[in-house]
Amino acid sequence: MKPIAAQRRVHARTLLTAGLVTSLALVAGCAKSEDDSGSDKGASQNTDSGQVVASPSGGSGPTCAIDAYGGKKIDLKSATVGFSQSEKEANPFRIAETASIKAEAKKRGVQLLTANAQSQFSRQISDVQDLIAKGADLLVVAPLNSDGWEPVLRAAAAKHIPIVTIDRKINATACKDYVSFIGSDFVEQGERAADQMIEATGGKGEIAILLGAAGNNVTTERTKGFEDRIKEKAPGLKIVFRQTGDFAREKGQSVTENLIQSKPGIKGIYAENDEMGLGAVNALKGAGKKPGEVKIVTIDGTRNAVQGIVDGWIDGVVESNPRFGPLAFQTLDTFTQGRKVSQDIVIQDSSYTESNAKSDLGKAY
Ligand code: GZL
Repeated sequence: MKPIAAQRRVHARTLLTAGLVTSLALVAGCAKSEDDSGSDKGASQNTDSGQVVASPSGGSGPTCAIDAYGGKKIDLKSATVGFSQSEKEANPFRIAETASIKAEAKKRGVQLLTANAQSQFSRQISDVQDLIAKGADLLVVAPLNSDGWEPVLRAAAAKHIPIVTIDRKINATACKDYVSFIGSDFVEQGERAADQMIEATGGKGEIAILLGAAGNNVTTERTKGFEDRIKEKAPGLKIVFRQTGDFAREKGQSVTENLIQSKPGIKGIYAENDEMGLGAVNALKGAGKKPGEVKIVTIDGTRNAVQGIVDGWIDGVVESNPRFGPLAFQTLDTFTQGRKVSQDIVIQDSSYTESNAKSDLGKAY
């Protein structure tokens, strides 16, 4: 494989386990800050360009290699990669995620087959089966749900097709049903959103949660991280309302319209993604509220949400970086050349508040 010219040294977040695995640091820009916390999570640091920079084999967690997973070495350049996207591309998170995968495949000259399940899980299962039938040698999957993957994983395993899951986790066995998971620490995202909510509300009052869609680890973990943090750091904040907005703007708006009818004194809203948060803003505008009357904290880091901070409607956005393309292909490349990769590659996300929303708006997606 062509050595990756190191454009700029990147301070990985994690301690590279020297000698255990060969680490291929993907350099896409200078990291914002060096964090030598020695976390055993995967290495990553968002760069000023917004690209996730990471080492597919950073971290001291469990690894996976071809001899354990099964299959043969593959030259990625002559392979066909199948990409299964989960949700329809109305959400900027999905648009940016798919664009990142397509851009990296093009950059590497890799044949890419794509499918979009339009937010229907049964369709995603058949999409992946179709990609295998069409000859995908490797798969990148952005799962809609965390459960129910056994049938298609069994088919892939029988053909020793390496699978990297990005974004959401599937409840299956790493280095057996799939090679690696690449994604964020969603519990940490919830904790950071709680910190922003505490800051915005002064730690007192009634708040609501617009839950993400059911059936995936992202919703579960963002909720757990947030609720545990609030309990620990701000007992004066009472969570009096929880309802799913299915990660969708329209539903976020309609749920918020009901919320402000039933809880007119609500002080804060934690939306588990930007689309629902923007729906909440629309509902507040429709009810004649002023910016800042109800404190809103969301997760993703889309341009419209960060602009919402600039406009005073949103108080904080925790990033969930969807630009997995370079890292996903780097991981596949490292693995198919016979090197070990981490089973869990956890990326680090940045965040936005009033202090950096205007200056960092360009990094939003
Ligand atoms: C998070 C991803 C979530 C986004 C939402 O990694 O799974 O799904 O936060 C999207 O915007 O619907």
